[in-house]
Amino acid sequence: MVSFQDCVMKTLRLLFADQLSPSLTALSDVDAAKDVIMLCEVMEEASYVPHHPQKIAFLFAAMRQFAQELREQGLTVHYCKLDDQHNTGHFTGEVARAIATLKPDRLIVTEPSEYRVLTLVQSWHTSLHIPVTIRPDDRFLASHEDFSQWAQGRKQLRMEFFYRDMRKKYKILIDEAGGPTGGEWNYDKENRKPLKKAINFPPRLIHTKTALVEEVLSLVHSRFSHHFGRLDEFNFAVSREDALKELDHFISHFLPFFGDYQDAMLRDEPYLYHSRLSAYLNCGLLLPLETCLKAQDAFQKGHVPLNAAEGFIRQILGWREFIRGIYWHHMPKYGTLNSLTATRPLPDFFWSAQTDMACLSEAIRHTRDYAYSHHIQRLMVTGNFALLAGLDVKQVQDWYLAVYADAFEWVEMPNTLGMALFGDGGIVASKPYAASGKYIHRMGNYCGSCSYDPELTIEDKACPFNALYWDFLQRHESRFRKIQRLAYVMSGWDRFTPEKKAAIEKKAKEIFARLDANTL
Ligand code: FAD
Ligand code: DLZ
Ligand code: SF4
Repeated sequence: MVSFQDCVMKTLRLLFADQLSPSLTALSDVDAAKDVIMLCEVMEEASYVPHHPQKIAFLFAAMRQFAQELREQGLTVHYCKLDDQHNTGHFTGEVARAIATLKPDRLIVTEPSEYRVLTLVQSWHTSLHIPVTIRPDDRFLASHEDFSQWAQGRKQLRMEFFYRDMRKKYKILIDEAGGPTGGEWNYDKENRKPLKKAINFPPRLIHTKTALVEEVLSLVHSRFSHHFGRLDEFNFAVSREDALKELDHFISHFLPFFGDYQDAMLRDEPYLYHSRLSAYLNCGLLLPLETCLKAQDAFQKGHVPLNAAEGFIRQILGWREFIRGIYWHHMPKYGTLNSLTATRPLPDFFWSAQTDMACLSEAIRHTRDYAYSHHIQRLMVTGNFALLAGLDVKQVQDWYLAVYADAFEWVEMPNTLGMALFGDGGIVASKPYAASGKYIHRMGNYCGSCSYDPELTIEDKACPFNALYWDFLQRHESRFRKIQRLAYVMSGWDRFTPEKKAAIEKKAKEIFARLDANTL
């Protein structure tokens, strides 16, 4: 109910770069006659980690585009550009400036997606002397309360059980008897086909650069060229209309094969059958529910097989929501965890792609060129290497947060620290996603062009992943022996002779020395 007070109050409504949704709670009762909507580009957010230039350009362009669309609807928007003469460079300074100029009675925000920014917003009531209302972010499909209730009393939080409840709650791929469509909840086993040879993928959409986009690209070029990443490959949708075109294009041309090849890797192919929708979902141009419903619809109309629709929906309704739930359930302590005491400095090649390891070089080059790499590259190539080599968890997280257009702490941190690095000690994953070079060899064709051999472990040309893999298991032996799901791989280590074990340890030492000298 709207109170008398609401009717006379002038409200400032602050939107963050990842809140570009017309349905945002902070906008639900906007009064065009009195209220002002505010967005700000600030240096602190663009540089507290060296974000990829394409990520900065994408967010700034999408923010400007969204502001323009709000104005076209007759709303008043206070937009602070990065190069405005009086831009203070940080959120608090920009909100203080807006309060001084616009003299609002109160500030309304939708809950920021990151803990760090929420803490900041919570301080404004006192530091900026203004009443601040923080509304829930109902674009996510599980609220904090939903997740806490689900988590309550469970010894372990596992995505699979959370996902089943979400399917039931939203009645997605549920049959008339209330069970999963097709009889199984999860077709993961049908998501593991490798790709070995180049194939003709359908073309991706090309987004014509508007004057607005060109202006942002020029700004980013002049201010952020020193950050890792190419800007000239920029091809992001920056409006909801174009993001919806990306969604429809994916559903028509790529989703049919998404299920089969979800775990595959192929040289010179950054996207394969992946949707590349994460950046749009995370900044609000697309909504998770509409995305899942479109995939379900495509299945129901017979356009895509069940393993594809289910596999895709699982990523969004399952993994994405689960990951967010874990973040808020465990923050702020989550960010301090480092269960495997991983402290080795991040090697230079993460910023240059200059390494003889073809798989890493390829994944890092895609990252540099597109501010994107697909899940298996993130998890089983760069992430797996960081895990096996014991790279510093904070440095690795900062890298992932900086280099991907879809990276915001709420989703990056549990994926990196939890899923890839096992740094949360098993909160996200029941066992480390550790794999030798043989896995990378099996799932794609990177090894064919590598100077190393995935079949060798201790020889000169041996794939570094192999000795690192065994050395990793041995380094953490006492912990891993307690994990039932690792019993099989630990028995592999047990079968080696003492001589072989010593040779692997020696080889791993040699690899670490080369890593530290940046010659790997
Ligand atoms: P698709 O493969 O097409 O998947 C469809 C959608 O499902 C994605 O767009 C995404 O919204 C969602 N999704 C899939 N997997 C996950 C997951 N594990 N967690 C959350 N959502 C998921 N995703 C991010 O959005 N931001 C990140 O910063 C991020 N960092 C990651 C770091 C590491 C180490 C790892 C292993 C994964 C990370 N992911 C992150 C998850 C996943 O890799 C990306 O969502 C995916 O690669 C994005 O590409 P896509 O849109 O083509 O995804
Ligand atoms: C990542 C980012 C960047 C690069 N720039 C801005 C910005 O200028 N303005 C803004 O509102 N948000 C930006 N963001 C996103 C924030 O760092 C942060 O992730 C969100 O505010 C969510 O908490
Ligand atoms: Fe990567 Fe090893 Fe294969 Fe080379 S041989 S591409 S390092 S897995």
